[in-house]
Amino acid sequence: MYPPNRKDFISLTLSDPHNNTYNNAKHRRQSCWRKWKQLSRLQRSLVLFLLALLLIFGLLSYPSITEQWRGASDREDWLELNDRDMKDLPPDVKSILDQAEGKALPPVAEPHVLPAVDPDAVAGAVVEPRGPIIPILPKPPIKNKNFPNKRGPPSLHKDGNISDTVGGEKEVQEVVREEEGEEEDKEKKVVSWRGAIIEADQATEPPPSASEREAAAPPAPADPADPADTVPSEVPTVAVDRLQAVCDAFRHAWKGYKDYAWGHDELKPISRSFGEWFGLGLTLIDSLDTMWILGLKEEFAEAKDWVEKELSFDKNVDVNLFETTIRVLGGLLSTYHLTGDQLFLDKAKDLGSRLMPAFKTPSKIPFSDVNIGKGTAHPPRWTSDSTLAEVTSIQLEFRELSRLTQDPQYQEVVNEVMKLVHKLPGKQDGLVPMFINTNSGQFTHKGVFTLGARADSYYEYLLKQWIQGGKTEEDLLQDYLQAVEGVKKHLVRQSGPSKLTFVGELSHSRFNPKMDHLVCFLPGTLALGAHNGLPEDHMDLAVQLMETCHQMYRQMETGLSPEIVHFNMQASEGQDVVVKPADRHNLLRPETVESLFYMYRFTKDPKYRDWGWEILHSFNNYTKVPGGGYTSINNVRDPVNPGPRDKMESFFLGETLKYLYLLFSDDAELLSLDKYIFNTEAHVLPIWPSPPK
Ligand code: DMJ
Repeated sequence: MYPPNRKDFISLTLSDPHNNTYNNAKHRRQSCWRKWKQLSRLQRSLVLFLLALLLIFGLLSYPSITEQWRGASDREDWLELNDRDMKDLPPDVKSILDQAEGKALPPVAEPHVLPAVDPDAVAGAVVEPRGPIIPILPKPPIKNKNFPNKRGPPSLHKDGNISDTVGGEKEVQEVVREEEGEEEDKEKKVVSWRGAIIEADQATEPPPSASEREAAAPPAPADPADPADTVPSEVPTVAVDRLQAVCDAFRHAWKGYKDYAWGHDELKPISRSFGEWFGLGLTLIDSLDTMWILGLKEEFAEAKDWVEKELSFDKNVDVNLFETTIRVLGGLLSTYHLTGDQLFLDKAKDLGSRLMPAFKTPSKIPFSDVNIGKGTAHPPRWTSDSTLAEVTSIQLEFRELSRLTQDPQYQEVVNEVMKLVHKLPGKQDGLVPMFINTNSGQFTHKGVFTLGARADSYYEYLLKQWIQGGKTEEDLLQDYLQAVEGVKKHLVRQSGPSKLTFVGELSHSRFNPKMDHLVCFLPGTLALGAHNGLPEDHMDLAVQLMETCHQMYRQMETGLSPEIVHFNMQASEGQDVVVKPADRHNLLRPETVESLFYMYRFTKDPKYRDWGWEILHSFNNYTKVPGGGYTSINNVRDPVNPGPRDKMESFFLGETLKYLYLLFSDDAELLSLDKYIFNTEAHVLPIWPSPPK
């Protein structure tokens, strides 16, 4: 036998004779070749045949291997693009890329995964960290006659959302198959969000019978205004389902609060616990008048009992003046008006007097925080500024407290704030900056104007104080009218593709097409002004803005609006509404349904009710927590994984559900807008009777 004439073989023989290192690989190759040569012809043929078979098998499986490869490398390209080029892309495109990839979720604690079958086990569930994001295409939406443009409810799996089930393709396919098999079942089930499927008959408490409803109707209030106005009159059949749906939603929310957060500020419905802000039972007090209006007699009685026996303001706690005024003082005054029960006025008086130290500042512009036990007040730690909306949106409540107690001190301090702001330089055509200094009494951070956070309710309270006081305070009216002109001139624009009218922001003469969901209070306020004799074009603007707020819900995959949107002003086609990754959350806010309520009351156009009905439906689909409560969510663009935040804000019960109920009620005399004004937390205060002439 001769060694084959191959270079490597030759090189072996020519290797450095002084190098004694043993070359194992080469030696093995050499001995293999020798062994091959020693085989018989038959043996060689057999080996070659087996090799050929292996080759054919390998070639047959080639497409699926390359497919997997291609998938992986596509994903790598995608990730590389994000990492490498994101900084060079226009912000809106970045946002779209982020959404497609689903990577830039807001940095919040991850929710618990709820097994639907054993709710008790949930209480002990632990927080599960999010796994790597695996792109999974959701199934085509289930067609829904009522909501043709919406996608279906979240793709659900009993053990949690599939995008969190990072178990490889096989596992995902199994989940999808299981879901397909369950398609029919879904019809019979009420779907909440990820990991949660509730049997329809468990989803809501059974509707009360007619006699139960009658029994639940609250007794006629001994009201200083007109008692008849506060008692829901008979509900026509056509509206019954929607009103009942609101009552069901309220009961579900209340059940969570009662079971896991009773007497505390806020329910954390996922962890079945509570959060404390001021330790004043915020949700309970915010809900009192809603329960009264909805006719939930038993729930109201239990809550009243807590107010009577447990609620004490004699505690060493710092509270925010604005939040405590609109939610607690407003809630107590409103409940007093509806029920005529002295308990609520006594509590309101006690709280009002404890809030007064906030006004002891050099400028008479109140501090943001008060210790209601110690009687001390201070600004936030980092500044001596107060937020403009906060110091100018406590007036309705303090003024009413003075009227009821015949003690002028409350009215005097808040009127003083309005007088100061009225004559302050630094406004731009009636638009006000967002901060005011408690020492100097001057605006700070001038040149930035918004109708959103930190300024919103200033405009709302200009109009509402004017109405509350019987339309006699001319400065308030002038400030309001001037501000609306300022809004039209500087902040109202239209989007490129669909010409949606929106309210943006101004920062040192630079327009920013950003609109907070908070701004959606504006259509309602403009409509209320027009109803009270202000220019008709206010109503035209209200109609246009209402459409835009509706689109902020409708264009989202969950049917729920994000916290902030940006409008596309350049392109003539494409999306009108752009949502940045950090702005995709929804906190169960009320502003849009609030405005829908006003718009329906003044126009009777049924589309406003339908829009509100869609919103309630979306809240039920994506924010309802099995076992009780509703939660804020992280991502309104992801119906598969909306990302519960584990918090039910008190205003969901105080405002959102109340406005939905009033929107669906056919009884226009139920809290007539000619007799009542709603504070910025939806608490009801009477319009003052005109003084005798
Ligand atoms: C409420 O507390 C009030 O409506 C306030 O004026 C704005 N923020 C919340 C609701 O979004």
